[in-house]
Amino acid sequence: MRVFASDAHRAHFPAGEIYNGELVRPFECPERWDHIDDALTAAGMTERHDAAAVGVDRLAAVHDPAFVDFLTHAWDEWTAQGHDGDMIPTCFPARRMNQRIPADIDGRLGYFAFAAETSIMSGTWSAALAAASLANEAAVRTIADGEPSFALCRPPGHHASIDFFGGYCYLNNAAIAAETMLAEGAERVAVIDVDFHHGNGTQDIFWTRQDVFFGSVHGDPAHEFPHFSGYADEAGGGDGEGATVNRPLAPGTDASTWFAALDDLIDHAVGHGVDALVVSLGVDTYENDPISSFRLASADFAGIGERLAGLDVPTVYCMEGGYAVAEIGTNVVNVLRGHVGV
Ligand code: OKP
Ligand code: ZN
Repeated sequence: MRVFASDAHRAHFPAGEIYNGELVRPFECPERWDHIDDALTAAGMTERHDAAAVGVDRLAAVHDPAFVDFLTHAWDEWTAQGHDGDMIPTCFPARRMNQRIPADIDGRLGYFAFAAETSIMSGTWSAALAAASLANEAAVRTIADGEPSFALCRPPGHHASIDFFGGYCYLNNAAIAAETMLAEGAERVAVIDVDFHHGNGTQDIFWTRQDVFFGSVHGDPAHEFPHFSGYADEAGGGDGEGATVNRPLAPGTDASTWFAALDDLIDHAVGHGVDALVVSLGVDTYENDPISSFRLASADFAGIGERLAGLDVPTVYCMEGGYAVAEIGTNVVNVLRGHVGV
């Protein structure tokens, strides 16, 4: 397993997250990365590959240029207004409101966001761009030589869509990896999302496409974030009909039920004839995760890698969620070890 990682993530550490009516220290924090880095090293995965900045053409394959432009300049516009706290979106274009992009930075912040727990600070853009760059580079290398890669992306990406951020995500790293695999010669890519939360951004980006299969197993949106995406009847639209498969599961779901759903997603991906795989790897399905409710034990995580390796196609893992910080490294390494069979 080849590991792509960069210290650039450290520039992103918003002061607070709105959670249950309070401003708390964000669950998505830099120590998550450190614990994964340490566990990889302890497991003998000591090499780290960095990445050149991903080109705007690669970003444009996934994101609206106006959204990328907003993220690039948001902090400078904010500070130019004399604000010095982090940017927290608080006003959104709801049903039947005017969808025109406002001139005001506070208005544009809400326009390009779908949730309020996700702040933008001085280093957010550089960290998000670095994470996307790791995913892109991992995709290039894995298509070139077939060796599986792990991109230690932080911030994560699967909630970010064509033109909105939220759920701790700004750029959709996994979607960028999938597009790069196609650009480098893959013909049909599967994105399998095992994070506890539905990958609404990835689903949205590939909704009308047959060349990218999207399968996700996650907490039922009737009960869990992102609340408005991830029901079982969401199966793709237009030319993409049937190439999206959702398996929402009840809060409290145990490992055997969860793995049956994963096996089902893998069967669909095989049936779709995919020749490359991107995994949105969240380990917030862990039994002691502070914001999630599934019940996988640390040892269970190896079974994720074992099963996904069974697809037997070039594979890129992109880091998504996982908030039990002390155990996140063990859980991630167990997945990766399961994949390579050690
Ligand atoms: C990002 B990733 C639960 C609040 C949820 C946002 C969670 C974002 C998860 N009551 N807050 O998919 O791990
Ligand atoms: Zn998650």
